[in-house]
Amino acid sequence: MMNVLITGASSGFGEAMARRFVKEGHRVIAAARRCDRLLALQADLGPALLPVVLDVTDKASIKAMLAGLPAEWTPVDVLVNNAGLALGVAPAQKALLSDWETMIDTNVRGLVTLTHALLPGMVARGRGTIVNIGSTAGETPYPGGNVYGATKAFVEQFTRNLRADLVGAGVRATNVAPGLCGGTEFSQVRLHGDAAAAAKVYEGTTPLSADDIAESVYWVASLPPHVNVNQLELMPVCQGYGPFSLVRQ
Ligand code: NDP
Ligand code: 8X3
Repeated sequence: MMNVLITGASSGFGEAMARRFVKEGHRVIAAARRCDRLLALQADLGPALLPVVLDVTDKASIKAMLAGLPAEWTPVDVLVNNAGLALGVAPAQKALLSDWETMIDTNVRGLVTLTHALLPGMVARGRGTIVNIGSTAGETPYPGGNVYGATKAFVEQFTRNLRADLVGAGVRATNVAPGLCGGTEFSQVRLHGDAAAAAKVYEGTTPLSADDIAESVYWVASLPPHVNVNQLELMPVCQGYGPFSLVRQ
């Protein structure tokens, strides 16, 4: 039985992962800002889920949450850094600086702060797993991806550098990088609440689902302890890579 801390567990991938780990007999600390969502999830999943209200951009909130964990929910064996978001699809020259700052604070600062807090304990115990949720956008640029893709490139390289530092420590680190994935609030958040435009993103496609991601993360975390998946990139079959763009005069 593992204690699994999942950030962004109030929706999408995080919620699906919480359901998956609890179903497999593990204890899940479900963290997010929306308390009502977490309480509803707890009502559904029962005492194996501990809801904790957390804003990952708030260092004090992270410290207080970790310090307040009941003894039986520690140590944290698996940290899934999933909380994250994209904001906007405008080209860089038209993007809002506030959107860029929120993405960096959440996808980068929040992820490293939680990792920094939990890593020493994992190393001291000689075991632990950190799964970071990156994106295909971390490797493949696209118009409007500007800072979102850059934050996910950070997640990918930070994960690889964790691997470099953790060799021999018994602690694993994985970057799970999904492509187009529907059924979450991702596009609605990115498009500032425009539900119709968000639905259009997935029109005519069979995207990945949150359950597909939960399955992958569960697999990574439940492999024998000597196996480290460094990087796992997933796409729906209907998605692929495109050519370079070229402007002809
Ligand atoms: P959702 O919007 O459905 O879920 C995002 C989760 O992050 C929510 O639970 C939200 O909870 C939480 N969150 C956001 N900001 C904060 C914060 N400051 N503190 C704590 N929690 C926060 O999106 P997805 O499930 O689709 O996305 C999950 C992750 O997967 C993200 O990192 C995203 O970038 C990545 N991803 C998504 C893809 C997709 O196509 N859907 C593809 C590739 C990667 P709350 O608002 O309650 O705090
Ligand atoms: C989410 C996938 O293609 O919208 O990270 O950037 S994409």
